[in-house]
Formats: sequence, C-alpha cells, structure tokens
Amino acid sequence: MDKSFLISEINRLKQEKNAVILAHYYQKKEIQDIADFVGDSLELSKKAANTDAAIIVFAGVYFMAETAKILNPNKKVLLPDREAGCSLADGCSPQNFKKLKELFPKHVVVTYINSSAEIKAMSDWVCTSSNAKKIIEAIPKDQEIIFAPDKNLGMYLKKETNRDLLLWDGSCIVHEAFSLDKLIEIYNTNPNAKIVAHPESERHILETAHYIGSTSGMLNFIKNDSATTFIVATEAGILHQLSKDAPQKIIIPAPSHEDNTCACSECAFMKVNTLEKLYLCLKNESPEISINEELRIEAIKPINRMLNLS
Ligand code: CIZ
Ligand code: SF4
Repeated sequence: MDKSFLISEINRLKQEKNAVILAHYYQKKEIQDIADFVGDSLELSKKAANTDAAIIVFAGVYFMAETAKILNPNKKVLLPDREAGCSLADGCSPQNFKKLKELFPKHVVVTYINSSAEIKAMSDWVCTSSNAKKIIEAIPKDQEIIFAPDKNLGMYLKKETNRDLLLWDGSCIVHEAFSLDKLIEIYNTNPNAKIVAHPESERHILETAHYIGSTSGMLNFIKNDSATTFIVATEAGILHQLSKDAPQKIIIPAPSHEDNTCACSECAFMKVNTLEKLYLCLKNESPEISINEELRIEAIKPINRMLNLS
C-alpha cells in the first residue's frame, strides 16, 4: 500500500475512533513519526496510565501492550502484530518462575517490566531500567530479593546497590550481541568519543561505558554532554530520535558480533510492526489484547507500586 495513503488513513482513523498511538523508540522511523507519543518503557507506561483516548494502539512488543491493558481494562488496546515478542519476556516461564519462588518463599520479587502478566502477578515490584535502582534501594537492606528476568541488568544492579540479588537467567538477544573487540577497535579510532550503554548489555560492555542508563537516560546524556561523538550500545531505533534532538552529534552504533554490514543492532521483534499493520489494526480494531480479570488484578499491584514511587 502507498505510504502517503497509509499515513493519511491512520491519521483519519485515529481522529474518528479517538485512538492514541504510543510508539517505542525501537519502532521503525515511520511509526515513530506518526505516533502521538514516543518513549521508553517507563514513559509509555505512564502515558498508558493517564490517557483519556478510547483506543490505545501500542506500537511496541506484546508485554508493553499487555501492560497498557493491565492499566486500562476498559479501553481497547491494540498491537499491530500479535507476534511481536521479546526474548526476556518469553524466556521466563510462569511454571518455572513459580518453582523458583517456592524455593525462596521469603524473598521479595522485583521484576523488570519486560515480562508477562503472569510473572508480574507473582511479583512484589515491577521496575524499568530507569527506576530499578531506586526500587531496590526502597526495600529494607536485610530483605533478600529475587530479580528477574534480565541477568545483565540484575548483575549491574547488584554492583550499583551493593545487594546480593538472586537472578533469573534471562537476557535480551539484542543487547547481548555487542562485540567487545569491535567496540574497542572503534573506540581506538575515535578516542574522544564517549561510550554509552543500556544496562541490558553484558558486563564487559558496561565496563567500557562512560554512561550507563535507560533509553531516555541515554538520550538525555547525549543531548546534554559536551562530547561530539558517541558510541551507543543499544537498539539502533534510538538513532532516529537522536537525529532530531541532537543533529550536530556524531553517533556510532556499537557493532554486534555478526554484523559486518549495517554495524547496528535491531530488535527483530520490534521491527515486525509496519505502517501497513498499524493501519490495518486501527481499521479492524485487531489484534486486540485481552486479559483475564483475576490475573489483571494481581498484575496491576506491582505496577502501581512502581508508578507511585517513580
Ligand atoms: O526493551 C528494551 O530493550 C528496552 C530497553 C525498553 C525500554 O524502553 O526500557
Ligand atoms: Fe525484548 Fe531485547 Fe527486543 Fe527489548 S530489545 S523488546 S528486551 S528482545
């Protein structure tokens, strides 16, 4: 379908149906450009909690749209492609997680927002990379903690908070793919560059970083820091926002192990959404996210606890 037709139809349908389009920074450029709000997990969950639109189209991955539905049971929540998964959320099965909890019944459970409703429902706290440290620090020092599902973020938090977290063995396939050797090679030819990284990256990558933070944290750092060149270890989608916010800065995407062509890391799950699927989902009001009410009531508790703290 013709791109200009899709854009005008999406805008028309959005008005007609009182829909809001929320897009994650990892979405394709044309989806970010047509969205009402672009943000990272925390920003988008806050938008989802406060919107007065009748329909939320969540251009992101399944767990994000599901979180929006948990927060808005009476609204229609749509996801352009039902198959938009996440290696972190999908790598943490509720059955196995329940077994872990049963082995450590006194532990407080903190889970990263990149998890299913079932895992959230078994948690005391949900967190994002922006507020994880604050949440762990809000838990009494003598209280033992399970942190799931991202072991890389978990190891980073152990170091930052000086706490002994019991970690679930999960990871993000995108943030685990950065090559240290290639990163050092690039840094050696750009010695004035600053390295910024998302804490989902592996420890050896984080050890090289001048700044470690959430997606919005990295965007702010690059915008406001005096350096002109940055090597960025995160999903390449944030380059689009950076080209608008900091056009004068030189951004070099950190290379992944396998990539010899585009030298950047993309989340294949995020990229299954297209402008055409966005149009069709708004037109047909499908795929729609639904959630069992008992599960929703349990899953919203740790999310609200997070939203009240951050
Ligand atoms: O899914 C992800 O990798 C991230 C970093 C999401 C977010 O916005 O925090
Ligand atoms: Fe999941 Fe990683 Fe993709 Fe984020 S970038 S949605 S954590 S697979």
